[in-house]
Amino acid sequence: LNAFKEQDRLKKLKSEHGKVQLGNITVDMVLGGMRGMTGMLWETSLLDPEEGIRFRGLSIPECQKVLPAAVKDGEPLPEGLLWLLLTGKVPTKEQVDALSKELLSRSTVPGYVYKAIDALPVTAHPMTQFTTGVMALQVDSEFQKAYNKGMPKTKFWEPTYEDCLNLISRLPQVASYVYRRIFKDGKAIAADNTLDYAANFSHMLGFDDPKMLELMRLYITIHTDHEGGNVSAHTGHLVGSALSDPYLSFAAALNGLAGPLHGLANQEVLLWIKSVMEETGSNITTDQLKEYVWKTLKSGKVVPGYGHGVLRNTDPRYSCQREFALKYLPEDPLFQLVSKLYEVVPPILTELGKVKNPWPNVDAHSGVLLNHFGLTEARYYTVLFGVSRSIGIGSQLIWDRALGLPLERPKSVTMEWLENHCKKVAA
Ligand code: NMX
Ligand code: MLT
Repeated sequence: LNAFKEQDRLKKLKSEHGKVQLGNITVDMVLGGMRGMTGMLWETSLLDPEEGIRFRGLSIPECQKVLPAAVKDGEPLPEGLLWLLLTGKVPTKEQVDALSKELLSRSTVPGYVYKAIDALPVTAHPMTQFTTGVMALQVDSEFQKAYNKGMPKTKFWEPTYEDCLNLISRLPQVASYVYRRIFKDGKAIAADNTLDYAANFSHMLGFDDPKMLELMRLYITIHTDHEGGNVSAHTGHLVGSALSDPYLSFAAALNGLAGPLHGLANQEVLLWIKSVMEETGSNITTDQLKEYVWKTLKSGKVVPGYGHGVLRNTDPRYSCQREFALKYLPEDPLFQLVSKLYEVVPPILTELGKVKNPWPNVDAHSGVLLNHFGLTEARYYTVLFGVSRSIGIGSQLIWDRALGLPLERPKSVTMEWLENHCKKVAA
């Protein structure tokens, strides 16, 4: 990491342009979940409302072209994306292979982590079990040890790097343990150390079909990062700003991811799609589908997988999963239903009049792909999202420490304050 160069860049920005305005804060923004309010630095990715995400300047199709793959013309290896997020540079295949090995060498999970998970009832939600595992991993935090010894601030990024790489490398073990515990009678599958990160994860879950391995590489790559303001990334960054170590920060992020308006939406989408099928049978007509969407809306629920806080167009993460489905499972009935929903839902959400983005997001598609290859347990899906997101949040946390970013502490006000302020402005 070229930390010195980036530290100089930040210093220059502050000293030369510190007082440049970035926009006006309105009452709507304060009351509306800070939408559109630029308020944090996030180096690893940037979201354009129309075009979607760019990881260090590269769109998803560009990443699919330039990042090394496991098979010819295959999906990118997530290790390559980790390298890109960390360094801003596209790695060679050799560099990616070295990183795969590095992650493997760090992947041993202490026994007490599994014991902590085992203390929970097997009926606990997979995200609860997963986050419990992450909290137990915290016992090993290098950052916490170094901080307690009085390490100087300029060196904080080093143990943060160790923690983040350890965390990323250990999560597939913890996540697959949770899956096998809940859904496969606790019969764990040992890692295969000849495999790359995503393939090994899929293997430990119990899925070895080469197409599923490719899906997992794509899945882990595209869910990593979505700039800084989304609930999980923002939470990780916020908690990390208190110098809580990466495990504490990431566990907090996971708790945000577990909300239905955020990462849990991938679970909700598949359950919803299956309930459509159950109610209407597999030969569903467009009119029946429209009726079902309206029924969902009229019962006060959202249509999961549609809409977004920033995006104003179809999510490119949806589009690349659709490409994958067209290539590998065009006949799958649930995929065909997802395609039909793409025609039916946006006009209805537009007709509703209040929805700012009627287009599908990443979660509208992921479940049907996993389901196709046998990972049918929707309640587990957000855990997969969580494993992937550690790569984005971890990369940025390392940079937070390398750049010496401060404690995050925005100002809040009361309704009375706002009313008085508005009166003064009007006078
Ligand atoms: N179905 C029904 N109503 C919706 C939807 C939807 N898919 N999307 C937005 N709305 C409603 C929203 O609830 C709000 O209603 P009200 O004023 O009565 O509270 C109104 O439209 C305006 O909301 P927006 O400004 O368009 O959206 P916002 O930025 O507040 O929220 C989401 C963004 C993503 C929370 C929202 O679109 C949603 O609830 N979508 C469904 C859940 C989902 O797919 N979440 C996953 C997002 C991606 N991820 O992985 O995190
Ligand atoms: C994400 O990937 O974090 C979601 O699309 C939500 C967001 O960006 O706000």
